[in-house]
Amino acid sequence: MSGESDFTTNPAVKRFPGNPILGADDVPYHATLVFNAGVAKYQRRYVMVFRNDYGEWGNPSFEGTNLGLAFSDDGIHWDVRPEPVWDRERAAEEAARLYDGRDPSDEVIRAYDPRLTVIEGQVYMCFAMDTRHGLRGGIARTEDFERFEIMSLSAPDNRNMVLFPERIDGRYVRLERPMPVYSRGRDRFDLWLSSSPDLGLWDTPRLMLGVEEVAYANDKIGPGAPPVRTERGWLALFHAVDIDPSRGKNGWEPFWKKRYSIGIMLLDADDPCKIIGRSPTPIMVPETQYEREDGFRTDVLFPGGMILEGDGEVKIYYGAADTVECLATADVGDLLALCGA
Ligand code: BMA
Repeated sequence: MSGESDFTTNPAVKRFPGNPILGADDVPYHATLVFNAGVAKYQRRYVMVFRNDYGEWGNPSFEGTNLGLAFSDDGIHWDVRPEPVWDRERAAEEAARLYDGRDPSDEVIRAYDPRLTVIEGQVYMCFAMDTRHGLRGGIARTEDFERFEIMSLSAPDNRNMVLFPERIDGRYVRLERPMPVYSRGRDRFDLWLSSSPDLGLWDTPRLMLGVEEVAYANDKIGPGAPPVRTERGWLALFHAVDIDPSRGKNGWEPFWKKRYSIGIMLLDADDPCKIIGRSPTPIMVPETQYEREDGFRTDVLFPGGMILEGDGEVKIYYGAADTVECLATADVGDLLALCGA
């Protein structure tokens, strides 16, 4: 894989012309990078929980990370709440119960990359949590978007979790991306699936898709937005990362060379570990100025939300260049066709 034009965004997917739909300027508190949001439809509104890394523009050492909240009537224009809803302190407070008396206030470094799923009318948020003893994937539930009660935290290192919006065979199901750095010598992360009777206890994970199976990834793959049900099965996005040293460095970091594209697959409705179709090429690759040029880690698309509308339109929400939040749309029939269905 080399150069810049090896893959292009599939013509079935249209970027919203007004992208980005949310950036630091839309946020009424200290915000620098506003991206990797979770988005869901809840009580007739769209709700977004977004990641905000705040600091000084152009400086890759940030002051902190918090999560912000926004609502929308159309999924495009957002009303951002006046204060962040979660930060390191609140995440540590909520995590205390899961640390057996150990004080987690020093343990939790940051919580980020929220993913929202509504299951049986209840909102859940998966998130990543950096701790002094590894990266953990968490699941929290919220009634009001003010308090997020943590129900489980994975063993390190595992993150990028997303929940399916329904129980399958009575069990909650999630996609996840463990990070086996020692056994594989370098980043070679894959996509796994596990299930739970109660969102607290998780069973033996099943390997779903290996990075070597994805033609446009040579570094890692992992979950994207929570999957959506279609009449053919679960439609699921994933992120796919390739490193091509010939592209050179990008972004503000001295060594950043990764490119994040978006893949799509169709999963069996009853056994979602079974991939019944997958597009051989990515559906989106970084192409526009706000994806390739402007920002912290350029050449990054990270899908965090997917909504299937009643008329068949699919809204795909993605973080671009780890700097802004964007929207793309497609017809569900076209996406299924890309998966061979
Ligand atoms: C990952 C996470 C994501 C981010 C991606 C690209 O390790 O930090 O939140 O979008 O890197 O920088």
